[in-house]
Amino acid sequence: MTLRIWGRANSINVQKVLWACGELGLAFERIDAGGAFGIVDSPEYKSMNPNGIVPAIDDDGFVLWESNAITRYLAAKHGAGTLWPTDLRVRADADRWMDWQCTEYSPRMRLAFWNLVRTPKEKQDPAAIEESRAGSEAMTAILDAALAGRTFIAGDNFTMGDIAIGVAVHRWLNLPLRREARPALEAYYARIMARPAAAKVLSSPIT
Ligand SMILES: N[C@@H](CCC(=O)N[C@@H](CS)C(=O)NCC(=O)O)C(=O)O
Repeated sequence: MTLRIWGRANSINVQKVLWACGELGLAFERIDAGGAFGIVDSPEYKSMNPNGIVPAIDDDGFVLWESNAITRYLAAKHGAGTLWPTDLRVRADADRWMDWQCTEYSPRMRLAFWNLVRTPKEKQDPAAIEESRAGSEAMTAILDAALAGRTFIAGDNFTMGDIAIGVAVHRWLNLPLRREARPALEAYYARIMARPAAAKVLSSPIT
């Protein structure tokens, strides 16, 4: 066993790495870390990931953090032609949506998630939830339009881009809040969740 993954399984960013491993058929060892598991503030962990967050991997001595970078690395190493598109433009398309998930989509969803899922009702901030909901809805409209007429986010085939987008869509569609109907997005979600590797990682309620 040469691939080790640090991170609690309910983290959206750890889920990307686990899902990628599932798609690629990779064996790995996962060490629970972050949240109630701690570990991330230890000097040992910080020497590996100075940010003190999850995920991080050690692949036969090569340490890497940042979930999308890890997903790209595993895809490039083991998934050329599948998760890692060999066509430059298809790969750039997948790459673009991964960056968009990380910099535009998930940040807008964060406060709704934290308030509705991780904060007791009496301490929730309704204004923050609404601002986050509205911002996420606007981003979801962009994604829904992009998915209309596409099977997967970068075209006809499932790629690494669908992993980053997929975990975010999973979170959005499972938040207990009001959402616009998004037919293309909902059909896409059903397609990706039909994949055994996705179902395995995303089957539990969001926590
Ligand atoms: N940009 C980083 C963000 C990682 C991140 O925010 N991780 C969260 C969990 S999703 C974390 O470690 N939180 C602290 C903790 O769990 O203790 C990535 O994509 O890997």
